Amino acid sequence: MKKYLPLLILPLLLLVSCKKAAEGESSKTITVGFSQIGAESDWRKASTLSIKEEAKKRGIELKFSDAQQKQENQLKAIRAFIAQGVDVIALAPVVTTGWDDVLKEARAANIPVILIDRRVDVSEDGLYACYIGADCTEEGRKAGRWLIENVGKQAGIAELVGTVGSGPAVERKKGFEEAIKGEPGLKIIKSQSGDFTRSQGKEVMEQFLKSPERDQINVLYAHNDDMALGAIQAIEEAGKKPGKDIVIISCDGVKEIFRQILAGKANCTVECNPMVGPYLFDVVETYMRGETIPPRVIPHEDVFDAKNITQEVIDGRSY
Ligand code: GYE
Repeated sequence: MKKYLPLLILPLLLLVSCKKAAEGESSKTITVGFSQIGAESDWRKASTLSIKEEAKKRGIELKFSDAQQKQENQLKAIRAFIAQGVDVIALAPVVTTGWDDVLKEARAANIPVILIDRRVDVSEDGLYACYIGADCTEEGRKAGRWLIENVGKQAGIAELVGTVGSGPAVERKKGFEEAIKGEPGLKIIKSQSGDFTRSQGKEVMEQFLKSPERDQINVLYAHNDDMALGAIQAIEEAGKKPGKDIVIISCDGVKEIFRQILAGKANCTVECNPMVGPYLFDVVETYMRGETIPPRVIPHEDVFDAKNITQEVIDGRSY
């Protein structure tokens, strides 16, 4: 029995560390420090807005910091939040590694960290309290399955990868490769990062279309809609028809890609839900009430293509 004791105690410690003694603090304004990645995509802007609006609605004080896609800025922001003694820290981590030290500092200060939208790789359990975000590997699989079902078993694929070292870039690649691995006729012939931005998506697609393999490319898989939108421009400028000569599959589900799908210039988007404000502050308020918070929250997501996109659907979406 003795050798199992540490295994039994560890989960208990984790649960205890994620709970707060709420007595006597119910009337105090809750303060949350939020380190956001940047404003690199329409998805990101929607996520920022969702969090700001929800904090306002609930009367929660939000200290917002934009890291401009740089981890060093996020580390500084988290340390500042710790120094200010916020109740909770929310972090959308730009990359997966390099967080151990700062998360240990937050834990030593008894401030729980809630991860939003991207995961981290850490050396021990209990360094963050909860992770709210999509299953990006499954998003990659959905994109791969859509390709097989709608395009077939023969294609030359160009891949626009997200930010190097970020969770969604690694996972969307992995899931997609997993889904197509049984189909030897589906080949990824080009793969490069466009850093999740429209401008770099365009630039990298231009290079793909000048490469010796250019005539073999008939599918583009972009890890986000913004890079796909940049690529659409590059494809048109190269004299080809996006959505027809090159089938376009991406992830996120922002309004602009919906419009392009409706216009026949893009083909499929795998939704990734950026409206995380309500999920985040539900968890924050649960913690502040002294209740146990869930370790993982996965928002609901769909797949969209010409079969289910209408102008009404576009008008009904908030991002
Ligand atoms: O797909 C992309 C953004 O982390 C899931 O980051 C998020 C990704 C999203 O910039 O557009």
